[in-house]
Amino acid sequence: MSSLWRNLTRSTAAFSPFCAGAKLSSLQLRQALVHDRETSVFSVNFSRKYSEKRFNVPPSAEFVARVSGIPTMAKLPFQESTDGLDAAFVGVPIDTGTSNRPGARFGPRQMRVESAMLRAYNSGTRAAPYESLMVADIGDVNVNLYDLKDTCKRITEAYRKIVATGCIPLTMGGDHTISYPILQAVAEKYGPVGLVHVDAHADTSDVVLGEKIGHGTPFRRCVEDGLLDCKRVVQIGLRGSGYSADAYEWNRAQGFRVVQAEDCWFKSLAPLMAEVRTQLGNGPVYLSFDIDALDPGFAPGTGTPEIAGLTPIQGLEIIRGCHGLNLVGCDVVEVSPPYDTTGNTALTGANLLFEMLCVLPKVKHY
Ligand SMILES: [Mn+2]
Repeated sequence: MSSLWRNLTRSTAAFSPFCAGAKLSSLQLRQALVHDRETSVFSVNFSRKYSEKRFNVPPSAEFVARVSGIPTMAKLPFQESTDGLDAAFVGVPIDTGTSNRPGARFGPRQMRVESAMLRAYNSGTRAAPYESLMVADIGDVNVNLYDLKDTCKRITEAYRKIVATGCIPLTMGGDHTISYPILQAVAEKYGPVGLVHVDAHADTSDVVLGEKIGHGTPFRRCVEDGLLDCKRVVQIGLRGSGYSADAYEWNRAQGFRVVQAEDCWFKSLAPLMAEVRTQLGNGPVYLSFDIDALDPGFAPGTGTPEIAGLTPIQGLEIIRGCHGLNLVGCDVVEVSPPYDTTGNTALTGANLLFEMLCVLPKVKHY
């Protein structure tokens, strides 16, 4: 630690753009920051260092250039394990379960890049996730791009370790296949869970091209394995042409609440989410958000787009409507950067993950 910094810390309890009651003048603050930048290596965890806070905090772009550094999620510190973490961003870079356009293997990487826009507070909901939770980016599951079933085993093993201590995984997909092996680990820990599944598709096909494992089948497999509390499952945003007139018959027969996209058109989803909270109650809940739930006009970078989907505003209403639920894991899947010419799909995915972080249990709200 620099002598200038020691001198400054003697004269003040703490300072940072996030810290109320800072005693340093802004000139002194900038001098200290510039001094540190000139005399030490770049620090990803810049603002925690300067605020002496207990929790990791994304550095403010007022002091650290957005485009600098190794692109972790929200520019949070990277650590190799979940030690001490309440929640962890983790990537699962596969697209080998995809039925149409590939590219979701690049989703975690691109969401990390676009997440440089994410700040520490939620201005809309006044959530302050970094004031009560310890969060870091723990990197990616080491997937096998040549063997989807082996990848599923690797995912389950990795998530067993993540959830073992109660750490909540916030997953960057990857195609939707990954939710099945993730839920295997989650249900081992918590028992059958409720599910908020936001998607253009039901993802409950039985067999596709002779295969049981793929991005169209994860929730069928979850039901077969008893991983879901089926009376506490809601699917939102389903749409598009089907293989029969009632494409969601099987889902309703399991006890799922199916909210088709047509039932979402032209309206706020806040009232729906009030009902969902009642239905799902206090038990553990997993939130899975396929980016193709959103209209491809907003999120074109995805594997199997369907027209006339949800708006980003409705996406936020769904996630914010999960506040109060006992969320034990969340994912954003199917972001496919090669089809995302502006980066806005990945940017949207990164923001959805931030919104998920903001509704986790124990997050402080002002
Ligand atoms: Mn899906």
